[in-house]
Amino acid sequence: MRLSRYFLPVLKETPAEAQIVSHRLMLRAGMIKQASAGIYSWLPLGYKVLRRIEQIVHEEQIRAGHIPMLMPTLQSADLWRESGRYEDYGEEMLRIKDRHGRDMLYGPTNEELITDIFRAHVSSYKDLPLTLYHIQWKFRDEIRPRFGVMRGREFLMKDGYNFDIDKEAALHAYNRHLVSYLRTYERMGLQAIPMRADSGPIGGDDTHEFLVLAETGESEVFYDSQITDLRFGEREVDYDSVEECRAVLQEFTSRYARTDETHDETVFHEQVPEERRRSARGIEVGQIFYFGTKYSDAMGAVVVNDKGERVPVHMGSHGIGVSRLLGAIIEANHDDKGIIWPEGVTPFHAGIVNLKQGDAAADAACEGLYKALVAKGLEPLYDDRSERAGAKFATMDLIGLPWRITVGPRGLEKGVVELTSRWTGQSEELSPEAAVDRLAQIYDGH
Ligand code: P5A
Repeated sequence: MRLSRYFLPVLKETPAEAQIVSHRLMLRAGMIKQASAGIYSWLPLGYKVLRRIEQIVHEEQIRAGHIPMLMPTLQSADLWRESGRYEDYGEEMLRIKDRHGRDMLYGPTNEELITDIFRAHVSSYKDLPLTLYHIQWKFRDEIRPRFGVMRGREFLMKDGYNFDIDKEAALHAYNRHLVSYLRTYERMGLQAIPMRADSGPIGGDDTHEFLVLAETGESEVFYDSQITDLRFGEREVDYDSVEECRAVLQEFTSRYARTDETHDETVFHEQVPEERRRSARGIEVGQIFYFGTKYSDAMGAVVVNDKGERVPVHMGSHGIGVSRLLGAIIEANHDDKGIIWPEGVTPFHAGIVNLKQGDAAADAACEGLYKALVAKGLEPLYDDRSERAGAKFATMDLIGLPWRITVGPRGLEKGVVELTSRWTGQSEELSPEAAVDRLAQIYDGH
């Protein structure tokens, strides 16, 4: 992409309405624009990152054996009356009447809709296990939408639903989701810690939230400091293996880590030596639930088991806050100049800054670099505007591309360009070919 032809409406001023750094930076970098309270338009740069996050979520869900589909945003109130949640959900649910006076709602979640699909089409244990998921917009009429995409009213969620023959099989699905989520967040450059939580309006006994530690997080959390040393890393997991998934769950959840809803000071003191006790704030980027037959009982989702008996199907649901993740990633990765994208989610792989637009040699070198990067499967953002170098650097720093190639007539006389890391600020002089090879190597595997 050439910046002169892109739509990147960066703001010079810090927007007064934004209280936290990720919200400020998303507005300043021209990623989002508020449409109304808690509802945002995704401008091209923000949309690009959103799509990259979605892509990672899809890849890891499919790797875990889960099946993608798409359900609508608008749902009929009748299904929610069946489960009993139409009244229970309260004011967070946006209720709508269609022209015939029928009660509709903008889905805050999809347990009812998926259970309705299941009961219409599945009746035998032979079709289990089954996990379906989608990535779709949700609406929750939050009383205090704030912090930009972190607590929106309209927000993008990946929500998945498992159907299993019994509790044991459903708990494997729970564990499998936990493992896939650990992989997912780490690919985005985030450490998200699973913590025992409260199930709220979704229901059920077993639930873990995934929290990214950040001062601006909305949840208060209590944990054993040892938990922050755990990394999922490069390990390969066979998602079919009950033992392997359970072992990962045990490794990541055996130490004390809870949100304030389930925190118990006495247990905390018993289990964790004083020097390892921590309390902090965290951003909830996902949550997994096992709720057994809550919805299948209420809605009659029954299958025949291998003994010929009709039994309610065991279910769980599992959510990732896709749009919230942008905020969380920025909260975890920024400095006073702007965003610093992890390589896994960056909107462009590298920026090309032409220090002297209009200089024949500099222009040609930039064009050459651009083509060479594209040929390697990378997406560069070429700042080809006739701006001062300082302004070009400031834009690149603000939008946070992890790598920048700076091209100027003086370097070109020596046959070099400069490759700069946004993380360390360190630059290296390389031939243009070597810079391209280096970037191809860095992004290999992303
Ligand atoms: C699990 C999937 C559920 O709704 N039903 C389907 C279950 N869980 S949840 O915890 O309520 O939501 C899942 C994730 O969605 C994100 N989220 C939000 N993101 C932005 N703005 C909001 N207002 C908002 N509410 C929830 C969170 O990341 C949450 O973990």
